[in-house]
Amino acid sequence: MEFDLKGKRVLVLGLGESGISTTKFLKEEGAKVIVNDYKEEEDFKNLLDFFRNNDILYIFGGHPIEILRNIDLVVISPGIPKTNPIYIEAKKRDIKVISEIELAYWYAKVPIIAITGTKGKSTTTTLIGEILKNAGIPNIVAGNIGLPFISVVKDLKEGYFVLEVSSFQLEDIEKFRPFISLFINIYPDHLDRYSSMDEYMLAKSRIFMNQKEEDYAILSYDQEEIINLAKPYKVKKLFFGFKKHENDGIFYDESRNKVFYKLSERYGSLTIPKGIWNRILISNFMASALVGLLLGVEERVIEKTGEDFQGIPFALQRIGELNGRVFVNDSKATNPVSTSSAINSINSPIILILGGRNKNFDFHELFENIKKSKVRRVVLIGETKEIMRELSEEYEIPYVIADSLEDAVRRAYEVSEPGDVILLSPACASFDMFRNYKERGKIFNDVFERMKNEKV
Ligand code: UMA
Repeated sequence: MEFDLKGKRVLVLGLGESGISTTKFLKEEGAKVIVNDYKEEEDFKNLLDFFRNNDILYIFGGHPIEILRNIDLVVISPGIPKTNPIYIEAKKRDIKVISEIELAYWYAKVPIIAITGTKGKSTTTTLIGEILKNAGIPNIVAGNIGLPFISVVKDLKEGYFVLEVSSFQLEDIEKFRPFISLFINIYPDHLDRYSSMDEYMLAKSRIFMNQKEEDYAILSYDQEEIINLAKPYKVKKLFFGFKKHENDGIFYDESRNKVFYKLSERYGSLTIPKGIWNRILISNFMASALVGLLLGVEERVIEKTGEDFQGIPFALQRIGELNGRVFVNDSKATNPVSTSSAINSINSPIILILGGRNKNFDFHELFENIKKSKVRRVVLIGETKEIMRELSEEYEIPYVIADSLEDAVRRAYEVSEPGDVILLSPACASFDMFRNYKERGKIFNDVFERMKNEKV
């Protein structure tokens, strides 16, 4: 442990999921906790009793600089940008500012496997957790995936923590040191937070910052940027990718639908299992398999895990088949890049359900990609219907307009043929028609179930 929290005055900035878990943890460790969020007190009604009963000072409705007085440590939420004046001032006053994963790291009793990248982090994290579980290796999956690391850090005395980590969380680490880090890919994202792609990549590369020679970094061989980012660090490097290579690591051989690996003097291959049905998953599977192989998991356990893998809800998840059409739910795709990567990863003709609330994107590039892809037809829903209709005409992509998601799924089915994939990957936020992407995804699944029962 780096810091005796007993009696220390700790300021928790941001009271989302990670801030609340951090507050509870700090209290149990005997710290004097002050919590602060820019939202108003009424947004935290259900927590006020807990604060009062535990002698936690709370300040809401802004981030007044005065609250930094006599503070020994600040734990900042990932969602608070580093341009926030309170962050700048804390740094100026030389107050230690850390993220929740750093705090949790101080208390972790087992090694950490940490996964970062732009896309497929949650899937890779989940797959690694499943591989370890099936091999009988104790582990807890946590982090950016939705379960704050700090909330489970005391629950594991042997095995591994498998953590999804975001660039936001990595910005404020100091000692956080994974035994195995994975940097699975990098694409433009969060450019509202970072001034450039370089800045975003540098934040992510902090995952290697404290790794030592006896640790491992698993890196995408398909993206040179990632190889370059890891170069300055002396951690042992393993590579995975679609490109064949001679390094320690793994690569995919499409002609045999197998992956081949080499780890020092150990060689072998794995057959791509049925559950790993698209290129994104193959990439995630390669990275996850390497973790398993490194930790001595048998090949057949890794293959079996892939065989049974159900995907994660609403992220390019294959939900079932109806009269030869495969239904795929990618409701989580709320931007054009995600939708482009979804359609590029599928190797069958696609009927694509598209549209919703535009988060200020220009869709030209998406439609260019659709034109070049296996998409046979688009079915348009939501507020973007009109602009997407114009784009469909401009790029000469056959389209159908639908009134609701249910209507869209039924129309997609009507124009489909056996062998097609019916894909919901909207490239837009859901708020024009739904509470969130989860509700949108659930409705897609419900309509599929209804159609199955109706025996269409
Ligand atoms: N807030 C302020 N001041 C600000 C900005 C925000 O007080 O200037 C407050 C908000 O009012 C809110 C709190 O801070 O009450 C929000 O905290 P947060 O946005 O950091 O979110 P948490 O609920 O703590 O969830 C975080 C991660 N969120 C983000 O990184 C934005 C969750 O990842 C993660 O699952 C959780 O911790 C547990 O570790 C979500 C995410 O979207 C899924 N991550 C991004 C991504 O994957 O792209 C990085």
